[in-house]
Amino acid sequence: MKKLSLIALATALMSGVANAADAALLETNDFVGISFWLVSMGCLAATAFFFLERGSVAPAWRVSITVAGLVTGIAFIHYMYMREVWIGTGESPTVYRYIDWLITVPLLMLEFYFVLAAVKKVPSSVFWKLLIGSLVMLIGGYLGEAGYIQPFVGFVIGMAGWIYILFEVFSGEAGTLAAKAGNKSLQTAFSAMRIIVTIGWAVYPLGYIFGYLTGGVDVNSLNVIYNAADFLNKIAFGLIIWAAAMQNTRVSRS
Ligand SMILES: *C/C=C(C)/C=C/C=C(C)/C=C/C1=C(C)CCCC1(C)C
Repeated sequence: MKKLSLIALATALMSGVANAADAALLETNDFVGISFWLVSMGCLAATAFFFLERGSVAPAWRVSITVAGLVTGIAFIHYMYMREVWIGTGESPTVYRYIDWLITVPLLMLEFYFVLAAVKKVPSSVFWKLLIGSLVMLIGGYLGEAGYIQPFVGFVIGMAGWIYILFEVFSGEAGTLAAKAGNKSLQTAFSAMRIIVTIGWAVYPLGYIFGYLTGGVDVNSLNVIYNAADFLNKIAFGLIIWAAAMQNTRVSRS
């Protein structure tokens, strides 16, 4: 298992090196480009970390750590391409970004489900509701950013999807289940995940506002803010789950 994930990582790494050989190079004053690089490398390190750590946590938590590694791994590959689009053209890599979100956001929603399921029996409707909220949020955002609809209309649709997700994790089915579970690690993980989805995710609509809704299109603000948000919400989110899993593993061993 460990060997396989290392081989996968090495292959991804080599394809990245091969890509870099014929691409435009990063300029010293291209701070947006630098932020693309930082997130790429953070995602690579996080992916290696999650796959290597997977075996150290109690079996019930392993799938959550695997999903965390998939999220950063998928983001790593997309960041290689996004970086190239940015450095080569100075344009927003909108389509790669949304493909990444379309895969990683549902995986993060699965994570909510698995964290609950690690200690409790949970109906799958919890996941489906979160998935529907995510799709509305991302489709609204994409249509607005890609110019299919007015940016403001896309924003309103995206916000509606996000607010629905917040409702679900605070007072809907998922929130109620977590409150009733009576497991300390689960509650710690779940409330940290709520903070991420509330405060961490709020950075994305801010990026959209500065990017599209304050007059003209500001690709610099848009991309720096989105990149910072990804760093926080993909890498830190995974680390929180890993920390809760380690804590729960220690408690059940002692
Ligand atoms: C790893 C990627 C993640 C966690 C991406 C999350 C993206 C969002 C929370 C996006 C939210 C948006 C709104 C709430 C309204 C405006 C449009 C979006 C899509 C930027």
